[in-house]
Formats: sequence, structure tokens, C-alpha cells
Amino acid sequence: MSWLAWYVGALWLVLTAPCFAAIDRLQVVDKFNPQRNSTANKTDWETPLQVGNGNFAFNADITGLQTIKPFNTLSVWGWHNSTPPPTDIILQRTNRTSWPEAEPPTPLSDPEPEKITYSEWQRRNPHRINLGRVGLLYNGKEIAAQDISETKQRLNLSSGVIASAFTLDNSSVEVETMASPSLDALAFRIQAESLEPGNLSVFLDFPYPVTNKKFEAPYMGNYRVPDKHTTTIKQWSSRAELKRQIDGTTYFVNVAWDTGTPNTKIRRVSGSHRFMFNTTSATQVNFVVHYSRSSPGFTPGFEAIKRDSKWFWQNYWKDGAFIDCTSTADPKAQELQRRIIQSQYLLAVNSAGTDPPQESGLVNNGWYGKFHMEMVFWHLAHWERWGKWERLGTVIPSIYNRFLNSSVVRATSQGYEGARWGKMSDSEGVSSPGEVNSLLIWQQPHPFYFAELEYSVFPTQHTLQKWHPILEATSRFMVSFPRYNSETKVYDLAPPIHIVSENTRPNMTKNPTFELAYWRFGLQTMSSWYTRQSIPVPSKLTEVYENLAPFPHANGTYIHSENLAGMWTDPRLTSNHPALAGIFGMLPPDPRLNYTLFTSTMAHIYERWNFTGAYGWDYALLAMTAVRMGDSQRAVDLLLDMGMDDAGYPAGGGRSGVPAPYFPSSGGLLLASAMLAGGWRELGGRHWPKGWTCEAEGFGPGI
Ligand SMILES: *[C@@H]1O[C@H](CO)[C@@H](O)[C@H](O)[C@H]1NC(C)=O
Ligand SMILES: *[C@@H]1O[C@H](CO)[C@@H](O)[C@H](O)[C@H]1NC(C)=O
Ligand SMILES: *[C@@H]1O[C@H](CO)[C@@H](O)[C@H](O)[C@H]1NC(C)=O
Ligand SMILES: *[C@@H]1O[C@H](CO)[C@@H](O)[C@H](O)[C@H]1NC(C)=O
Ligand SMILES: *[C@@H]1O[C@H](CO)[C@@H](O)[C@H](O)[C@H]1NC(C)=O
Ligand SMILES: *[C@@H]1O[C@H](CO)[C@@H](O)[C@H](O)[C@H]1NC(C)=O
Ligand SMILES: *[C@@H]1O[C@H](CO)[C@@H](O)[C@H](O)[C@H]1NC(C)=O
Ligand SMILES: *[C@@H]1O[C@H](CO)[C@@H](O)[C@H](O)[C@H]1NC(C)=O
Ligand SMILES: *[C@@H]1O[C@H](CO)[C@@H](O)[C@H](O)[C@H]1NC(C)=O
Ligand SMILES: *[C@@H]1O[C@H](CO)[C@@H](O)[C@H](O)[C@H]1NC(C)=O
Ligand SMILES: *[C@@H]1O[C@H](CO)[C@@H](O)[C@H](O)[C@H]1NC(C)=O
Ligand SMILES: *[C@H]1O[C@@H](CO)[C@H](O)[C@@H](O)[C@@H]1NC(C)=O
Repeated sequence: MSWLAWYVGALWLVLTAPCFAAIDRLQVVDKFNPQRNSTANKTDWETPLQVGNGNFAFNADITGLQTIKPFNTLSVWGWHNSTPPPTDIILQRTNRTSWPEAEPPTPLSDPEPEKITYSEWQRRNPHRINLGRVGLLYNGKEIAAQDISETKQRLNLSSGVIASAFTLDNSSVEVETMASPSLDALAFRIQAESLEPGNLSVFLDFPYPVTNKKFEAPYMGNYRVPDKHTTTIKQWSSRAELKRQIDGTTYFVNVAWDTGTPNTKIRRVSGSHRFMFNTTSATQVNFVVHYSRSSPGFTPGFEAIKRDSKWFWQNYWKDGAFIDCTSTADPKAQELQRRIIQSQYLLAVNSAGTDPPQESGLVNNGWYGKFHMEMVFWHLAHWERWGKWERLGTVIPSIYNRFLNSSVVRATSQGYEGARWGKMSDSEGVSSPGEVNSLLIWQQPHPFYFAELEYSVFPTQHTLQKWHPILEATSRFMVSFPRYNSETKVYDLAPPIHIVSENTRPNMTKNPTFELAYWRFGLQTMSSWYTRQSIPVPSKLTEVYENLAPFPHANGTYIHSENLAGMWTDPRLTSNHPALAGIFGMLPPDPRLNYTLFTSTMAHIYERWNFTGAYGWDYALLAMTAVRMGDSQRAVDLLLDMGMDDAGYPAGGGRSGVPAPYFPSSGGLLLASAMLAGGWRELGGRHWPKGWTCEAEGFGPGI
């Protein structure tokens, strides 16, 4: 951001300053440190506790390492390709070039899989890899859950340190675990005063990637195929460098120890990728494990990482907006506060990298570790509403710049103008093949939402210019995509398309309500973007905006899309995402919105929706609608209906068996909370339920 943008931002902060510094933020945060005591408690086993920095995370078990449970170590940069895609597989590729109703023809990027088609190979590759495991051994042997007792663990959210303690063979062991905010490095301290030096050793172990599991959770990788990869070691007096080679993927793991293990040698357990070193002091062993793509010239020591971690987290909590509901007696307020604080921590660890996060963040793999361009709204828009521009700025808008060229190619190859954003994606912007991946459209207007939120806080030429090329390319696709219907004299969002819930027949799906509303929001924002820069608005844009098909409705309510029957009686239509609700909640009211129809639609949703298989962010979507409709109590109840465990990890996606955690829920919770704290364009200010005495600082109105 330019100095001018910062200046305006700073001015905005100063103008809202009277309420700043009022909340003792760290004291509030400190009340919600996750604590786990029991190895018998299932919750403790389903999710790890994490340290990390947005690009990298270490998933710790109850020992503070990966001693008992082989949880994962993930990054934004660790990917692997099964090499090479066999040529006979490529030859199986069959092109489906058009759909019966589509005109102009919409070539799909690839067909559905047949056997192991090239498409399937592309979906699976590249996949994100587990960088390896770090754990403890006792007298050279693995430690099992029953070997330890009196387990106690606390994640300190304001310093990013996990403190774990347990009893092993009647001796108490204490472990501290933390991550560097700037390098993909971990620091550990182990103390076991009543053990003899040498009783404990540290191991590192490395798996080969599993290449054919769409969902790989909770543990990733195959430790039983040592011949398929190599690990080589170089060592010096207080440091060792392990070089990992997995087919075409190379990365380095630097291990450095600064206390308690002088002149230690790391040795390989023969025939494996397991490396271990003995602790030569029991009172205190400090060591650092640093993962990187190229050989790291430098690995900081334990104390430096500990200091940086504390500095980073204290600044994180002080940066941007904050909510404090701790003085509200209602237990729901306390629970909402817990969810807010723990979600904030988890999103900084899992969803603040240089790529958008996958749905399960840096905990385990979903969809082979790839991310989804339609989910970036739920993963990332909260950074803007909470004024955490530094976290957002690592990926938005840069991801749109990075993917612009390939998205222009995508649109052009399908006969459209502008840029068509992909869906399931890898870091290079290669969109995975598949029908849903090719036909989903609600990711398209997202850049307008991000841009408009940014402009609402930084209304500068800089913001306008920064976003302009992205928005213009986005809008050009949105103008060329709708098809003019000479019978009805409107522009249709015409088949084949997939709607938000991905559960209708794309070749029969026409004019979906949410997508129409989002399209209009996007085109209208583009129009303002031109006007703010004194650029004439293209007449075609205005024509499409004004003549886009009306929102379909029937029997007194809005319906998902045209040509539906049994909107409220067909169980398939009252399950999955209730995207309809988004047209007055997530989105500001369209001038075309008929509020009578809308309130009746919402009453039907609340009465008839099947929430059994609802996805986490559905609750946030509905909560945003409830706040905008003036029902904050309902909004809070919805946010508390989301599944979230003791450490704030959101439950799985929904009935399709998407494994936990499912971070779109966390982002959604923060977006809806920001609406409670700051309102929206037409009605800024607080919207807490009656009787709540929450304090909030740093929130402006949303859209
Ligand atoms: C764990 O123990 C601490 C005190 O030792 C207690 O405050 C906390 O509630 C316990 N947590 C759970 C989940 O039992
Ligand atoms: C499929 O489409 C690609 C790209 O348009 C083309 O190169 C290839 O020859 C086509 N394959 C078949 C089997 O038609
Ligand atoms: C490390 O400890 C194990 C188990 O106590 C022992 O077998 C091994 O010899 C030790 N290695 C070194 C290098 O001290
Ligand atoms: C968490 O860490 C901070 C910073 O080091 C410290 O002030 C605070 O007391 C710690 N909280 C607990 C519960 O130990
Ligand atoms: C551990 O402590 C228990 C009682 O506290 C005792 O019965 C047992 O013998 C001890 N085990 C060892 C190996 O010292
Ligand atoms: C996009 O394409 C243009 C023109 O070919 C090129 O100058 C630019 O570097 C490309 N951008 C990216 C991010 O690849
Ligand atoms: C739509 O696709 C389904 C298969 O998915 C097919 O059975 C049906 O005939 C198609 N309908 C039209 C109108 O093309
Ligand atoms: C409207 O109501 C009629 C009569 O109950 C029903 O047959 C029809 O399917 C409904 N329309 C929609 C879109 O649900
Ligand atoms: C809104 O919809 C209701 C119910 O269909 C209808 O009676 C009313 O006339 C509509 N209002 C407007 C302004 O179109
Ligand atoms: C609601 O959804 C669940 C999970 O998808 C399903 O098992 C159940 O049959 C649905 N209930 C109804 C009434 O359709
Ligand atoms: C497990 O942890 C959860 C969440 O802290 C708690 O509600 C539950 O009571 C615990 N169960 C046992 C058996 O300790
Ligand atoms: C530490 O553990 C005890 C108990 O199992 C053993 O008796 C010791 O031999 C051991 N000490 C070392 C240096 O391994």
C-alpha cells in the first residue's frame, strides 16, 4: 500500500481513536487459552494444537510434539507430483466440448474421470505434502498413549507457545513448542529433571506422499515405503542439514541445538527415514527444526524464535479490530467470545499465507491440499472487516494478479471476454478438471467484494488503481457471460452452470437467484469503480446490469433458480447451502429486492431447511442475514450452532464427509461477528443482542 493509503488508513484509525486502547486485549485473549488434560478425551485426539505462521504449521499431540500421534507439518510451498503422467493416461482424455443448451459452446476444461484419466491425474497433482514428523523416544523406544499420564497442555494464544507436561516412568517431562513468525522453523524446549541424561531422544521421520487420497486426515503420508524417496544428511557440531528428495520435490530440514546436547550426533535408524539424537542433558534441551525449499543459510536459535513468536502474537492481537464481550453475563456471549478469539488464532496460523488456504488449512489434506477460489470469501474477507491488512495483503489481491493471465486464457478458450476465475486450484493457478470445477460461477464476483471493502476503508486513487485491472477483466467476463434471451428480453445466467450448492443439474439450471444478485453487485461495483475514476461506464455493462433476468420467485418466496418445482417440499432443494439467504446479508440489498418475498423466503428456510448436513459457513451466512434483518439474537444462536471443538477447530464441512477442521466456518464466524460489532453501509454501529454489553474497537461498517 502506498504512503497515501497508509495515511488515509492512519487517519481513519485516529478518527476512531477515542475507543482505542480501552480494551486490555491480551488480558481478554489470555482467558481463552485452550487447555487439554486428558489423553482419554477424544476431542484431544481428533484435532492437534497448532503453532505456525500462516504459511507453515506444526500440528502437535498432547506431548507438544508428534510423539504419539503422527500429526502433520504442512506448508504453502510443499507440493509433490507423481511423475510422470503416463502417456497412455493422456490418451484416455476425451473432450466434451459442449452442452446441448449451451451457446456459445462451453468447452469444459476436462471430462469426468474414466478409470484413471488424465483428468484424474490432474486433480490429484500436485498434492500438498507432509514435511515430516518430530517426536520423542524413551530409551530408544516409541512412547505410547498408555506410557504417559497426568497430561496437561495449554496453548498460550498471546505468545504462540504450547506448554505440555506429562509423567513418563514416574518422571515429569515438560515441553514448550513454538514457531517462528517469519521462517518455517520450530523451536522446542524439553525438560525432564528427574530423568537421566540420555533417557529421552528426539526423532525426525519422513513419509512418502500418498497420491490418491482426496481427503487425507488426520495423518498424512506413508512411512512404509523408504525406497521411494531419499534423505541425506550433512552435519556439523551443533547443526545438521537433511536434504529430502521425493521424485521431483526437494526440500531441506535444518536441525540445530543450542542447549543440552553438545556434540550430539544425529544418526539414522537404518533402512528408514527416521533420524534421532539423544539428549545429553535432562534438565534442559533446546532445539530448532527449520524447513525450507532451498538450503537455509541460517537457522535462528531457540531464544530468538521464542522472542519473535511472542512479539508476533502480541502485535497480532493489538493490530486491527477487537471485540470484548467478557463483561456480558449471558453465557452465550462468553461462548461467542471464546469462538472469536480461538478462530482468530487459528486463522492466523492456517489462513494467512501467500496462497489461499485449503479448507482444512495446514492441519491435513482435503482435495489433495488444493484451495478453492469460491471459498476465498469465507477464508479471507474477515481480514478486511477486522482491519488485519497485513495478514490479508500476503494473498489478496496478489492471487488475482497471479491468476489473471490463466483466467483470461480460460475465458478466451470458452468464447468469452475478460477473465474467468478458476475453482479448485494449485499454487500455479491450474484449475483442477471436473464438471463442478468448470461450471461453478459464484467465485467470479468475489474480487468486487474484496475491493469494495478495501475502498470503504481506504477510499483512495491507489486502491482504485490497484484493483482496476483485476476488476475490469472480471467484469468483462461477467458482461459477456449472460446470454440474451430474445423471448423474455433479458440477459440470462444460462446453462450449463453450477450454483453454490452444486446439487442441481447444470444443463437445466438457469438464473439462480444468489448468482444473479452477486452478478448485479459486481457489475454495479464496477460501474462505481469507473465513475470514481472519471472513466465512462461501458454501455454494454450498464445494459447487462439493467437487463439481467429478475430474481426468480414462486408461491410467494424466492426460489433457487428458474424452472424449479417443489422448492419447499423436495428434500433435495432444502438441503446443502441456503445461498438464497445471502442476497440480503452477505450482499447488500439489491434495488430489485422485494423484502416481502425475502422475509417469507427466510421464514421458509428457518422452518423447512434440513440443517443435518449443513456446512459450517451456512450458519455464518444465515447469521449475517439475521443481523441485517434486525435479529441479532438469532444470529448469535446460529453462530453457536456451528460445531467447534474445545480449541476452536470447526467441525467437518457437512454431510459429504469433509473431514475436520473446516476453516470457512471460522472465517464466517468472524465476518458475522464484525457485522454485530460494526454494522454495514446503511446502518453502521453495534448490533449486539439486547442486554449485551460488548465493547468493540476498530470496526467500520461493512458492505
Ligand atoms: C485442565 O486442567 C486445568 C487446571 O489444571 C483446568 O482449569 C481446566 O479446566 C482443565 N481442562 C479440561 C478440558 O478439563
Ligand atoms: C482434446 O482437446 C485438446 C485441447 O483442445 C486437444 O489438444 C486434444 O487433441 C483433444 N483430444 C481429443 C481426444 O479430442
Ligand atoms: C542413545 O540412546 C539409546 C537408548 O538409550 C542408546 O541405545 C544409544 O546408544 C544412544 N546413542 C548415543 C549416540 O548415545
Ligand atoms: C501467556 O503468555 C503471555 C506472554 O508471555 C504471558 O503474559 C501470560 O501470562 C501467559 N498466560 C498464561 C496463562 O500463562
Ligand atoms: C512409580 O510410582 C508408583 C507410585 O507413585 C510406584 O508404585 C511405582 O513403583 C513407581 N514406578 C517406578 C518405575 O518407579
Ligand atoms: C501476464 O501476461 C503478460 C503479457 O503476456 C506478461 O507481461 C505478464 O508478466 C504476465 N503476468 C503473469 C503474472 O504471469
Ligand atoms: C442433462 O444431463 C443429464 C445427465 O446429467 C441428462 O440425462 C439430461 O438428458 C440432460 N438434459 C438436457 C435437457 O440436456
Ligand atoms: C408452487 O406451488 C405449487 C402448488 O403447491 C407447486 O406445485 C409448485 O411446485 C410450487 N412451485 C415451486 C417453485 O416450488
Ligand atoms: C413484492 O412481492 C409481493 C408478494 O409477491 C407482492 O405482493 C408485491 O407487490 C411485491 N412488491 C413489489 C414492490 O413488487
Ligand atoms: C436431512 O439430511 C440428512 C443428511 O444429509 C439426511 O440423512 C436426511 O434424510 C435429511 N432429512 C430429510 C427430512 O430429508
Ligand atoms: C473432553 O473435552 C471436552 C471439551 O473440553 C469436554 O467438554 C469434555 O467434558 C471432556 N471429556 C472428558 C471425558 O474429559
Ligand atoms: C534411563 O531410564 C532408566 C529406566 O528405564 C534406565 O534404567 C536407565 O538405564 C536409563 N538411562 C540411560 C542413560 O539410558
